[in-house]
Amino acid sequence: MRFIVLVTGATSGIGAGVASRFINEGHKVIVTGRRNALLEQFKNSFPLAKQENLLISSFDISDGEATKNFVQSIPQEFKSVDILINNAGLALGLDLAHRAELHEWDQMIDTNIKGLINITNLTLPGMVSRSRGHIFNVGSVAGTYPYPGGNVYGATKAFVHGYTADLRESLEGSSLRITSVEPGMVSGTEFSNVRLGDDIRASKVYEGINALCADDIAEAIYWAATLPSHVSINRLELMPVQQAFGSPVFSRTTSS
Ligand code: NDP
Ligand code: 8X3
Repeated sequence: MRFIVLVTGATSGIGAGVASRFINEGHKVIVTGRRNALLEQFKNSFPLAKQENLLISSFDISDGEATKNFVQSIPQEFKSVDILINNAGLALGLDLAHRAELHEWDQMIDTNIKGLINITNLTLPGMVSRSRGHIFNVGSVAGTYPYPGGNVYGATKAFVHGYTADLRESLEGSSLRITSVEPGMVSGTEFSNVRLGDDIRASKVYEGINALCADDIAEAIYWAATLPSHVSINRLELMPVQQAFGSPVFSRTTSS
């Protein structure tokens, strides 16, 4: 079966890995992100025959109007999206809450939550009317296991988890599938560079850790997407073997 796949945030990292996997398997893929030059570069990295199955579109997913214009402008041969991979997202900062910047919290909410629900809202009616569709929402283990400095980033990913579950329940009776993808540390992406704004600090995040890579996430998503149509993978939580949940921390008072 050939799918039309829409991957948000495919200018780098997990999105590019997942998009590549579907393109290489012969599916039609739409890739998006803000940086058009990287989308062009991505497209040009494939042989000409595969490029015909690839549509690129650059826009800011936190801009509701731009997202609506994008969905309305999808050409006919790509319009019937079968698989939506809501991957675009970011973390900003690792400061403790009282030192964090409110505008960074806003940007994470606008992208990870509002951008994700906006494009879902625009794509879902078509899927329901065609009785065919699978939505993957890329959350994070940070949505389940909080860590210091995770604050609003973790909370946006907790939203993604809850939204995915509610969506699945609301679509009960339809043939659509909804999957929450919740990775731990994934290296080789721009995630930590964006979060820390410092490439050297970002590279240290993964020092000594055999972290997940974009292809690991692509493999998991491709597997869930190609299972027999009666099988729903509701939630995929993945971590590197070297990562764990973190045990409760106590701040003890000392008796003097
Ligand atoms: P990257 O920074 O490499 O990729 C993020 C992608 O999102 C880029 O393509 C970026 O494109 C896009 N994006 C960000 N903001 C916007 C926006 N406003 N409009 C459109 N596109 C946007 O990081 P990852 O590949 O690691 O992250 C992908 C997803 O995976 C994110 O949702 C992240 O939270 C999640 N995740 C990452 C983990 C990790 O350890 N790396 C672990 C768990 C989850 P552009 O900048 O061109 O707009
Ligand atoms: C990021 C996952 O484990 O690096 O979403 O915080 S982790």
